[in-house]
Amino acid sequence: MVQIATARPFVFDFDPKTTALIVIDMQRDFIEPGGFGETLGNDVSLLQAIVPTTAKLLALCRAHGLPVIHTRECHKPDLSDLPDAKRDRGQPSLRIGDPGPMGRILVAGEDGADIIPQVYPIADELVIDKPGKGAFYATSLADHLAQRGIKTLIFAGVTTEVCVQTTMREANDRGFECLLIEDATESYFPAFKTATLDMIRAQGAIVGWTATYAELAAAFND
Ligand code: C5J
Repeated sequence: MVQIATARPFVFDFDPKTTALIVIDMQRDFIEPGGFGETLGNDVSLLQAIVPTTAKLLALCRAHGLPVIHTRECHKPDLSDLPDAKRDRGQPSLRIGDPGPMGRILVAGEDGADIIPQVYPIADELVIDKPGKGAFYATSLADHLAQRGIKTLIFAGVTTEVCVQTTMREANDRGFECLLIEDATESYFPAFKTATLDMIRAQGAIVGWTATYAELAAAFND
């Protein structure tokens, strides 16, 4: 077992043999200048700040043999998996499926929907394309984790209060122990990130635990 004695809200133990890392939606459209996130009026430099730590987290988990799963929020080219209730939200200058600076916005196979090169999947790492905010909705993720005997999930990625938090709640409902790496997740809204971290670990880790990358690395003796 590996123990993070200083995790929040209290000590977090996990068995690396039954633990996987899930990196949520580190896509060009959310993180790079000129992508969908920026067209929504967001400052993408906030998200860019976690890229080096997320890359280190990937290297740490790979070095310790943890399975790594990446997700991409994207839709089929015919948009048959995009409900109006999602497409019509907000007042962006571009909507999902529209042609944007990096191809059609959040459409599978387009440049903007791909993962940024700094944290790109390697070898046989699973990449899950998901039409929803949660990575369990309408995907094979639950089956994949069950086949591999995974019981604990370490989370990173963007955005903290949307796709990361939704997936953590889905995972918690399905019986997984969840740990979010605080400095490998980010929001366009710093107050939302702070509130989400507080919500996750409130009431005795009602959704899960949080810790920094350094705390996780120290627990692995790295
Ligand atoms: C958003 C996400 N923010 N990956 N997607 O719509 O959090």
